[in-house]
Amino acid sequence: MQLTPTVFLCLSIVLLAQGGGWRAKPDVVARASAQRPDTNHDEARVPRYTLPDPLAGRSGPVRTPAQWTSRRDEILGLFRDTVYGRSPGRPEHLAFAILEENPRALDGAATLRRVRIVSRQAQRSHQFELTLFVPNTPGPAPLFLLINNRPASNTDASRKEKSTFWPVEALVVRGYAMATIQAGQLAPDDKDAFRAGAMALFDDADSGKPPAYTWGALAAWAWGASRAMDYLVTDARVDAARVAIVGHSRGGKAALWAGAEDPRFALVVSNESGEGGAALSRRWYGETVARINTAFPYWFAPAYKAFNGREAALPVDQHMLLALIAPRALYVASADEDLWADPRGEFLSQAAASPVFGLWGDPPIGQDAMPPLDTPLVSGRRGYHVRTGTHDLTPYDWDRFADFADRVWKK
Ligand code: GTR
Repeated sequence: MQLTPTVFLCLSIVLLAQGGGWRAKPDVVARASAQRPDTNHDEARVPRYTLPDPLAGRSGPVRTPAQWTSRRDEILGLFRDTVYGRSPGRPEHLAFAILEENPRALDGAATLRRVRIVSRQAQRSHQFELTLFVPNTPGPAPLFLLINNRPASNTDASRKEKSTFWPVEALVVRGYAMATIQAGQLAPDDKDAFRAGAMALFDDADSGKPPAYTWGALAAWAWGASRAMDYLVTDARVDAARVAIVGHSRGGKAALWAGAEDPRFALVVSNESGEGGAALSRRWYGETVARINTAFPYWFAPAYKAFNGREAALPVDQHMLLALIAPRALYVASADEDLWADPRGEFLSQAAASPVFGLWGDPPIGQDAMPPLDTPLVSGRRGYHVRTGTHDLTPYDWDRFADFADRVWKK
């Protein structure tokens, strides 16, 4: 066999993926990956890879939910240090102001509330809005909170515009409250402006010390979801023990991170979150770490860039992000034409998180059990579907999320 650049490249990838005895020096890996084609959409060309074991804790193997507690802290710390960055928690002062209240919204089916959430920290302040429709039925309602990363018109509170992206009317009929926050009000989705939102509150660039918070835009969107939750726990018409966080694509990545950082979200829903979301990073298919860090350098912690083309060196993979949701409920959704998000990699991530959910007795999701199109798979407190069609959040997806919530919340 001739050691042409391509052969050399394949060899290095296989050896690295297998985590075998041979270790390439980082500079060799960097050169090899620079020669690798940018992305792959051919299943037959996916090299072998080995995932880190979520149950292999520093102080030994994890066998019980009690042992998982410290392992979970380790994994959360690794994600903070290498992927999403460290975020502040609740600001020094947090206040809520009702901007609008309409008890006869949706032809009387729901009450609309628009809430301004104001944060103050060291003389600085930031505000953003939460829109909330609560069904006019007795008892506190379970709720879906969407991190909206699409135009605000997709979540129009006046309902003059009814986008299929956020089908409020249909979900309210099913007994669910529907809430949304706008990602752009928390961190503008722009490489030059992303610090202008909530991040400016905690900016310590003048301190001369290393930054306390290394968060990127995804973590800022997740932080906003937690501040929205701070309001929701105060609203008697919302069942705070049954709040689901939902996001699509980049919003799905943020929803997963919100669920990892904030255990008050009882259900986490990732729709086509792809790279940096549910999809396995070590699986070379669709978007890669290098591509996402190049196109969206401000989404993640600066440290994440060290893994461009070096996924095998990451101390985590995304199945461990899914595992951080355990023992809460988790639903992952893909679309078959959305190859950039790697539907199979999103499914395999759910499968690889099985040992952790298994600590609570959930049946494993097998690697070969990817369900047929438009046929949700539910196993214990986890669900997965792959919908026919393109990259989008659709009424079909929402109906499946509600079916799953009905089941795990025994509605
Ligand atoms: C793409 C990006 C994906 C995903 C998507 C979206 O450009 O590469 O990771 O976030 O945008 O948000 O629709």
